[in-house]
Amino acid sequence: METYNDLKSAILDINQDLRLVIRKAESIDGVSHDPLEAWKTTTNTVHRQLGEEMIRVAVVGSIKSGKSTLVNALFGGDYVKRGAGVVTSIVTKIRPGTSMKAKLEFKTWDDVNADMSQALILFSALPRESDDGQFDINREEDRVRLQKDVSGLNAGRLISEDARDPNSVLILEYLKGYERIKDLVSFEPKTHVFEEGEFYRQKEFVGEESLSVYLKDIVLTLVPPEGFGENLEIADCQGSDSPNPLHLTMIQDYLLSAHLIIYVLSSRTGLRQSDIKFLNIIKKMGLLKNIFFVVNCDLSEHESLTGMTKLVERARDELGMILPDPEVFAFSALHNLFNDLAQEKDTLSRKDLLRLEQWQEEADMVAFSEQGTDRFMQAVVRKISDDRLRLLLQTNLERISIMASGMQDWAQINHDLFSRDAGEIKAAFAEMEKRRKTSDQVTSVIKDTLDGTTEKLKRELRNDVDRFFDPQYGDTVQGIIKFVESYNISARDYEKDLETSGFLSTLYRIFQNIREATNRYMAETTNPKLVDFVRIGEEKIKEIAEQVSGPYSLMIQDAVDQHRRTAEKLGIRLQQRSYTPPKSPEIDLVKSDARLSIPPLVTAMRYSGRIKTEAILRLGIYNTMEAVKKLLRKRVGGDLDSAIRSLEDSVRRIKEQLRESITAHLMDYRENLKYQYLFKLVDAMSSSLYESLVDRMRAFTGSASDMSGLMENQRQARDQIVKEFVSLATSVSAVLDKVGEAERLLEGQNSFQHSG
Ligand SMILES: Nc1nc2c(ncn2[C@@H]2O[C@H](COP(=O)(O)OP(=O)(O)O)[C@@H](O)[C@H]2O)c(=O)[nH]1
Ligand SMILES: [Mg+2]
Repeated sequence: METYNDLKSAILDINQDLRLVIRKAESIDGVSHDPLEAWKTTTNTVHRQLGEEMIRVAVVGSIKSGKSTLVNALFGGDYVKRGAGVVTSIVTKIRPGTSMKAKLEFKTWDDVNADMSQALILFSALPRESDDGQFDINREEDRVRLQKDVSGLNAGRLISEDARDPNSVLILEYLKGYERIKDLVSFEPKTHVFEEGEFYRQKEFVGEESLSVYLKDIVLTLVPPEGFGENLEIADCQGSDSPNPLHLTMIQDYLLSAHLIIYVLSSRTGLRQSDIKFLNIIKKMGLLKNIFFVVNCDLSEHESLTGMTKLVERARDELGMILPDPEVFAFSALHNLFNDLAQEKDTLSRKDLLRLEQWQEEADMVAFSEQGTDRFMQAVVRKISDDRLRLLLQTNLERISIMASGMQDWAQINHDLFSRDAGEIKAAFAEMEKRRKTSDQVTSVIKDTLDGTTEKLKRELRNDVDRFFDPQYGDTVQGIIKFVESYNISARDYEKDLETSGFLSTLYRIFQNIREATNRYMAETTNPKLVDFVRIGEEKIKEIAEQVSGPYSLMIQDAVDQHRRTAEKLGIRLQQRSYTPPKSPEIDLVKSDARLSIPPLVTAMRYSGRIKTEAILRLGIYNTMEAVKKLLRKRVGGDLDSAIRSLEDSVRRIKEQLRESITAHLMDYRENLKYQYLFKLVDAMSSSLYESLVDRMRAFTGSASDMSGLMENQRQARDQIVKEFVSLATSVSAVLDKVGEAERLLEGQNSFQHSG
């Protein structure tokens, strides 16, 4: 059932035909080209949307729940690295294509240095000999010194606690990978493509933390299973329970643009605390509408089918407490994958083959899993096809249809006018020009009131945003600040650290702890609220567009009717057609046409770049230098007390700094949200609505200004023009036939989707 691709290419063909017709029309000399530019723009938009616009599916869940296994099983091969690590946050995107390809985008040196500097705040303040303040990974001495410093820091650390500090892990991985990666990274964004035989080399990059830290983005192109079609992106996300809160935020950022979420649970563990937490975050973000759950069944884990189904039912019940009627599917992703791999010789290891054979013996479990798989595949294909038909095919075919009809009318008007005597033409033009002036008034009234509406809407949104981010009275900013302030750190707990690794290292560690906790708070509490807030703003924009489009549409319909009556009176034989009122613009398409997206949530968490290390240290270090020296020499209680007091002062300073930088940073985010997103979205929606209204009259709105010369044209020249319009009309009519055919196919596809 590759009908999506077929229909899409049919529509693209029609669009291409229209482009040729427009070019032909442009070559007709001495005729106003007014509507042609607008039509050309429309064909470009249609072309871009059908080419680039994606339905996005996010595969999420806890670490090791089987997300990558599921994605591999979908595409029938071991393409995505399974069991990948947790240091990096990379989201692997997969798009259907005709051959295998892996596109890796690397961070730039600036990205890397910025990343490391974030991890090095306070740490980099450790006293140094030659120092220009900035860490640069390309300087050998910087790398050597950092390696030494981090190792030293950890050596002290390992004695007291065995947890690895995520920031020093990140730094160490960067340092470790440097030599191998340095030729692939540059100051400009760089990509590397692995194709055909080299395809699997991408796994080296993903599988090894020291290389994957350098990656910014991975897109795999794979041959899809039947029914998947093009314009689809499936994202294998990192575990939502990653210890790094930034990873959670990156998943949130992806979810913002996703049309479907596939949530993977492992049957080994069922629904865990971390799942419930993450699902509640998704719920708060308002994204539970389009979610499928997969219980990834481990066929080795369960004694019998009954045991397994019991677990599935339990998961269903538990999910039911978070959302009503969850769509739950249960099957073994690994079994499906092994099955696929076993088809191809030698791709499955002996051990895995044995496992597969063992599973095959459990006939009832396998049958259960296969049924679950079928049900899942059908549901996924239906969901993405539905979305794609509605969003991409329907919308664009409608646009094309309006455009082609407009062209037909336009060709007819010109044809019929130029067929007359010069005197008659003049009179007809005058008559039409009068009508045009009246309808120009209508459109300018629409424009003005629409502008008024958008201004009012922007004011409202501005108030909403300002209130949401109010630093004193709003609970968004205050919530974070209160969290920071009440975050309890007792300097006493760090006594041991003070002794083993000294004052600065201890301070660094405390800072890292506060920052991680704050980031986590923001990811879990602030971001979902923010997303929900933005969503409400978008709803408002959509609603207003819907409200006004009705009355405006009536005004346009009236104007079109009058144009048609005028034409009729002048003896122009226009096709009868019913007026199709424009729908309110699809907000998703408007966003992508205008290249708008919510400012990434991760940017809201880069506040620590603003932290002034000296401000924190001024209080602590210089006062304590003496005390620490003594402490290191003597380790007497009195000195320890004074070091702890300094530490406490510094923690106070850290919190102050955090408060300042978070507030300043969120104020930036607030402005970005208004000016770079919401206001632009209002404008884009409004102009999209306006365009689709005016589209209905395009054929009648060409200016008559360059017609005046034509009236004096020789009979001969006019005959030529008439001939050209006859041929143009024939081409348009052929296009319109194709449009009708595509419309019928689409209609059929729609009813197939809903009966199937
Ligand atoms: N025993 C067993 N292992 C599985 C199953 N599904 C996946 N795995 C393995 O568990 C590990 C983690 O799976 P992966 O798909 O990478 O999890 P992710 O972290 O959610 O992407 C991999 O080594 C998989 O091969 C299963 O049903 N049973
Ligand atoms: Mg994975």
